[in-house]
Amino acid sequence: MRSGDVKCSSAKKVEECPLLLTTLSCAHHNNMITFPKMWITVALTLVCTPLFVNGFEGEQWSWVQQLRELIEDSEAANIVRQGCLEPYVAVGDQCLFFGTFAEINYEDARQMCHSLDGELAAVLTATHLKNIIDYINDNGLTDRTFWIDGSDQDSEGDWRTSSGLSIPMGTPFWKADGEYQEPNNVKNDENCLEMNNEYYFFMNDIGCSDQLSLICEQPPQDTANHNMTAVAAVAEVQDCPSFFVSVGGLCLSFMTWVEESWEESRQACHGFSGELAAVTDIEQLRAIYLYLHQEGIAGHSFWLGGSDTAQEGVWLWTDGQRVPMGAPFWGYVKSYVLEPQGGRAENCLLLSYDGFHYFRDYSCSLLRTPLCMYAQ
Ligand SMILES: [Ca+2]
Ligand SMILES: [Ca+2]
Ligand SMILES: [Ca+2]
Ligand SMILES: [Ca+2]
Repeated sequence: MRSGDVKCSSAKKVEECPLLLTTLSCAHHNNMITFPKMWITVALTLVCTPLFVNGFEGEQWSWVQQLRELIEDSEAANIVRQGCLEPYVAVGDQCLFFGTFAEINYEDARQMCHSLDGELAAVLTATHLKNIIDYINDNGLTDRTFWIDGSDQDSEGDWRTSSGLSIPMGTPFWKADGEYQEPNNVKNDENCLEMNNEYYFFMNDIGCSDQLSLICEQPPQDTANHNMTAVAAVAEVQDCPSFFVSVGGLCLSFMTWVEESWEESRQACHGFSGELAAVTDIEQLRAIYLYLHQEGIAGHSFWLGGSDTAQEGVWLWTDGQRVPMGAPFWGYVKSYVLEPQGGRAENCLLLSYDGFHYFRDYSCSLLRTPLCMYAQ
C-alpha cells in the first residue's frame, strides 16, 4: 500500500479523532506534507488510542501539541545517528525511544513501539538497566514512569519478554526495601513490567491497564550478537589465590566464618593480602548477588570497602576512588527515598541480607561478614 493510501480510510474509522489529526492526515493524502508513513501511523496511534480509551478531554491537547512538534522535528526521519534510526537514540548498545509525551496502557504501548518498527525495550542485563537509569537522570525524564518489555500474563511469576527471553530476577533489577522485593503481584493482578520514578526506576510489576510513558527499542540488526550480550555481560574467569574465588571478574573471599566491625573486617582482609571489596561495575554487583544465592550464603550481610567517615556524604573506596552513587547500586528505602540516608550515624557500606544485597549505609560498629578482594 502506498503511504498516501493510509490516510482517509483511517480518518473515517477515527471519526471522534480531533480535527487536527484529520487535517494532518488529509494534508498528507494530498501530498501537501511529505511525512513518512511511519509518522502518520505513530500520530494516529498516539492521539487516537487514548481518546478512545479515556474520552477526549481538553488537557490532552497539550500533548497533541507535543506530538505535532515531534513530527515537525522528524523531517529528518530515516537519518541514522550513532547507528540508530531516528527517532531512536543510542543508549549503551541499545537504540531506544523514550515516549515521554504518551500515557497509555501496556498493550497500546506495545502497539506504539510496533508502529516505530520496534518493540518495548528489553532490559536483560544490569548494564542495560544502569544505562537507561543514567539516561533518564541525565535528560531530565524523572517525572515519568515507563513501560518496558516484560509480562507474566501467560504464566504467573514467569517473567518473559515478548520474544520469550527470561527477565532477570532479584538484585540489582527489582525494587526492594527492607521487607520484600518485587514482583509482588498485588491483588493477583500485576502482570506487566514498569520502571517507576517513585522507585528510582527499579523494576516493578503493575497492572497492565495503568497509563504510563514507554521506552521502545529498535531491534538490533544482529540479533544473535545482542542475545549474547544478555548472557555474557560479565568478564571472564581468572585464576585466584587460595581463599579467593573468581566472581564477576574479581578475586573475592566471602568470609562467612567471621563477623567483625567494618574496621576489623578490613584487618581480616589484610591478613589474606586482600582489602574489603570495591564493587565498581553494576555487573559485579549482579555476579555477587547470583553467587550468594548459588552458594546458599545469601543469609549473610557483607561489608564492602566503601565509607563516608572522612567526609559525610562523600563515599570512597579504601583506595580513595569514588563509590558509584544512585540506582541501581544503592537500595530503595521508601517512596522517593534512596540509600544512603543514615547521615553521620551510618558511614560504612553493607550488602545487607534484609536489604536484598543492594548498597546500604550502616553503622560501622555492627558485626558483619567481610567481603574481601585480592589486591592485584
Ligand atoms: Ca503477575
Ligand atoms: Ca508490584
Ligand atoms: Ca554517613
Ligand atoms: Ca542506611
